[in-house]
Amino acid sequence: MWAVTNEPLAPRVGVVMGSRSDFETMQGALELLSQLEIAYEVRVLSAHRTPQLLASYAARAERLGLSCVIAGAGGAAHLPGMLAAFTRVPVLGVPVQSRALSGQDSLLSIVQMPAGVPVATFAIGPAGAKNAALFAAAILATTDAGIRQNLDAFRAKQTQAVLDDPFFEGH
Ligand code: RP5
Repeated sequence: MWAVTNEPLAPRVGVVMGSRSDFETMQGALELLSQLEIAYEVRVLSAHRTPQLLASYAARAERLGLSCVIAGAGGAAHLPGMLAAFTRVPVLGVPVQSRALSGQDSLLSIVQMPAGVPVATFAIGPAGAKNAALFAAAILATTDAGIRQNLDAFRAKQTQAVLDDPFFEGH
């Protein structure tokens, strides 16, 4: 078994993380993908601890025709960059907040790719995981009308929540 999927449909997005300890951060991405009705698969994959598995996952991502892979990692976060080295499937990197350096190490490891092999890099922690999922949705929305509709509805709801906030009434 390669991965946990959120539905029986073929996955459109891959979500990988360097350790089980990253799950809490990456959960926000999984929840948003589900909310937007995007089939995904998820698994732990480490550049350091399972390098061979990383290479075969990259081949799998191409074989399945995934639109992108969201890769979360912390510390010396090589996972997104190494994955991008093995595949042309777009990699969306999420820097997980590390204990020692609060995720500054993760951010710089992921964002500072030398020219030639890009990784799209998001904010440190849960905000980055959520935005990576929304970015994946935006990629899919360019060709999938259903996802476009779901993403538009998500954004409209978000806008309305700000406008309806009773805190600002009377100010
Ligand atoms: C990285 O090391 C993982 O992405 C994780 O953020 C960090 C710590 O991993 P654990 O020691 O908690 O397994 O590879």
